[in-house]
Amino acid sequence: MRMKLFAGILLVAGLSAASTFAASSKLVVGFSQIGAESGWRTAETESIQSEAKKRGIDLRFSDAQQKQENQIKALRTFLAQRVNAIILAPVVETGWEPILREIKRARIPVILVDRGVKVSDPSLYTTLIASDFVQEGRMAGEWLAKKLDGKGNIVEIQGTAGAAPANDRRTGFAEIIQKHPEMKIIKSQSGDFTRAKGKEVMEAFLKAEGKKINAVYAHNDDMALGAIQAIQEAGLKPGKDIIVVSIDGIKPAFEAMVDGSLNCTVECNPLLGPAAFDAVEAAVAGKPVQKKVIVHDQVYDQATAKDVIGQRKY
Ligand code: GYE
Repeated sequence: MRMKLFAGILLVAGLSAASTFAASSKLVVGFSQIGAESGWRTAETESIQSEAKKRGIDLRFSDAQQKQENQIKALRTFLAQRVNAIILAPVVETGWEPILREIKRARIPVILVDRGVKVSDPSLYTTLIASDFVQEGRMAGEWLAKKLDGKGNIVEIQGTAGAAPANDRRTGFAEIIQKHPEMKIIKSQSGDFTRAKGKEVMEAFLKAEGKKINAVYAHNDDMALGAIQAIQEAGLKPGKDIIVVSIDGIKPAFEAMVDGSLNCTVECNPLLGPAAFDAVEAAVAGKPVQKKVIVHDQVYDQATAKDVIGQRKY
């Protein structure tokens, strides 16, 4: 009886040692994603998941439904699981210091993708791989100033309150508009980066300002597409009666430019998987990693949309 029990314990111990070995021979990476609020976000998720598969990485994926508290919970789980590295797309810029400090104490590298954080100690993360959102806002502003000849009333549909791309895209755009005394941002409100809220916000703007509105600046394509629907339902022509400019460059935005309802989009590349795992692998191997990797963007409008739509990857 005793012998049998002993053998059983040995067997269980042997099995768990084997499974631990199998698990540790693969790199384990936790990915805390914001949610699935936009076409851009879905493309980013796919890029990271498919790159993990390609490299034989065990990816633990967590969708936070746009809530920071859910992201912090996911990070705690990754910490408890002793993952080899963490990829974090932080929904907002502030509030990360305590959890990042815990992760640093456990010596787990953190790769930030697409959005940045505000922390007093930059060693709390390994690297940030993202676009320059201030520059994107400037590019949208410059395109619009040219289109409107430096005159007109603009309404702005902002991204998620407190998110890096919302803060920075507002700043960059405002910087350009301020240079044109006859251009004004008459309304500004958050549409949380979603199509449904973008539509709602535009409906409210149209109710309040009606025909005074010459242009819409949306912080992403999804909100612009929602706004386009609201403009159509109000009996106006988006792209003509009201100029629409946004950011991201997702396929549906190119389709809208081809059909004339969207005027311009500033590309923001979501295909961050390869760069993210290059950073993960370097950090885990103890190799130096660049603190910031800037993804380069460009402007597309109706003049170029038709020629490039076939080559769009997201
Ligand atoms: O522009 C928007 C998404 O963080 C850069 O988040 C990203 C932004 C992107 O929801 O569509």
